[in-house]
Amino acid sequence: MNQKTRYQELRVFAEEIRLKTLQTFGHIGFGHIGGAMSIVEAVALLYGEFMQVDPRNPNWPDRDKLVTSKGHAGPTIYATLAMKGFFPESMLRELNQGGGHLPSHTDRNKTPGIDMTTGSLGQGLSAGCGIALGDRMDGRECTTYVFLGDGELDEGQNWEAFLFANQMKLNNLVAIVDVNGQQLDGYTKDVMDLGNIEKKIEAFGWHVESCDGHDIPALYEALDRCRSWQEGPAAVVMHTKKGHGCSFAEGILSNHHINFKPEQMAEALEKATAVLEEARAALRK
Ligand SMILES: Cc1ncc(C[n+]2csc(CCOP(=O)(O)OP(=O)(O)O)c2C)c(N)n1
Repeated sequence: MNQKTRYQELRVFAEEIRLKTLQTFGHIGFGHIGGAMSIVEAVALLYGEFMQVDPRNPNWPDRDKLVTSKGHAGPTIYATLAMKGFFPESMLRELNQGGGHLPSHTDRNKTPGIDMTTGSLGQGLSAGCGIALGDRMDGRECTTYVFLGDGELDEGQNWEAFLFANQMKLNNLVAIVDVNGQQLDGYTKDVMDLGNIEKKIEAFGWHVESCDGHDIPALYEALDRCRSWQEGPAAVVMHTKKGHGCSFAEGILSNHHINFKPEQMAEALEKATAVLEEARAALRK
């Protein structure tokens, strides 16, 4: 298979994840749609191409690991894990239900396939450092990936972790920074202007790749270079749109946590289905 076809397959997988994630939110009528939509392509590349995991053995010690430090994007991961066979798709109905397996923020004790409990922003990169260091000490050849939000980078603990990862030369650690330019209640540059994120992380000794986080070939290349980087930790700084691909969430400021009407979701699902069909048609050509 040539690489162009592979990219088209991954595009289809991404649009399937987007649709399944929206359907999952659809059952409850609210959720963190903005930040869940902006990581869809990256999640598709991780679970469709780069991460070695075993749905029948979620705790396989040699698996690649994922820490979703922006844990409110959990529904995207849940939809993907269900599609990969970690648990039945019917379980997606448990999103945000008390006593269920799918809390609004990811929890390693509740959901098969979730590797770290998150939700309190700023801590995931430190956890990722610990996992990567532990794997190296145990001689495991696997990679730990960490999703970070740009707003989340306001938390100082991230920068301690960036320092530590470089100090330990953790070449089995890849951070994926979702720069959608927005956070809970405003634009990131208005709340706490981070300036040039690529240069800042580079200044902490990391290898950095910058790309459009919805462009499958560009993101594929960036992730591939980061996971192969041997000299130390690496980061993909991906520029995205918050709410990407959800008709009532994309392009508005207050799209962090949304209550929506059934008819709004029906329209969003119709549009997302059309995009998926286009991706499938491009693959068949
Ligand atoms: C320590 C901590 N402070 C505040 C919050 C509340 N909170 C949840 S999401 C969020 C905004 C995060 O913005 P960003 O990291 O850019 O996420 P994204 O826009 O990608 O969803 C905030 C402030 C939290 N979960 N943890």
